[in-house]
Amino acid sequence: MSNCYHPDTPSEVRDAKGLHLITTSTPNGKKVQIMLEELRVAYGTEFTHTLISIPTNEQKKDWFLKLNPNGRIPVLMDNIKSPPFPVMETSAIMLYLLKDYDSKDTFGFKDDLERSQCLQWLFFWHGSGQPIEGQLNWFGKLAPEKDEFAINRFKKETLRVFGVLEIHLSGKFTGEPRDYLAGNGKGKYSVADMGTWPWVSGYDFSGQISEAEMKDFPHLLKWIDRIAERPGVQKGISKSYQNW
Ligand SMILES: N[C@@H](CCC(=O)N[C@@H](CS)C(=O)NCC(=O)O)C(=O)O
Repeated sequence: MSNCYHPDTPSEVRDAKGLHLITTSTPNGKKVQIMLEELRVAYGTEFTHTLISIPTNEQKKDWFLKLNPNGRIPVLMDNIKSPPFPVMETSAIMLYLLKDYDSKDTFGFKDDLERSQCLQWLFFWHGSGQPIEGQLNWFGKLAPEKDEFAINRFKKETLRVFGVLEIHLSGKFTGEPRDYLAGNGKGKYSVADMGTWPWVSGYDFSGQISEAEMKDFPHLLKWIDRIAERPGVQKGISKSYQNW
């Protein structure tokens, strides 16, 4: 593969030693920020980061599109590889990090069936959660015009997806409540939780989902609080990743 850097690539990206995250603290940025901070806590993993300005569309410039033609953050650069290796799509980034940087499966699973559970919930959120809640955030908060039909459609579906997580965590059909999305018994904190938490914990961003409505999901609310307490999570959502 030819070198992925463009003449306009910022030097802090091109010259970074080792792992370098190109991000900003949106829900998708937070997923990987949290994972890297968790790896730092668990293994002392070293990495640096560059913040992208979404309002000025830095992520649509050629240097960025050369790393990720999708023009969206985050992107992980692995400058240890020769030539440097870019990774796009949050869940793919997390699985890349899991393979090379989580030798003890602290945030993944050795057992094949537990690993499958982890992938199921990681993919569930990536495919069925974030695109919907992302549309609710757009129509509910960011769009220049109010479109009630779209807001209602995406709000209803976001609440339905939260309900799926509530069924799973509450043990409604298994009789066994869970602490985390994947793993036997009560489960174990894993990339499935890291991938889902930044979105679900930010349910109020759109201004369309109230605290009263969230009371329908008591196990999900406890899961939000349980994960929020982790030092790696607090570091991953800290001001050092914000540029506004
Ligand atoms: N499917 C992508 C989604 C990434 C994404 O939507 N990123 C948003 C921030 S949360 C972004 O870059 N938005 C700016 C834009 O769309 O130009 C992933 O999981 O990595």
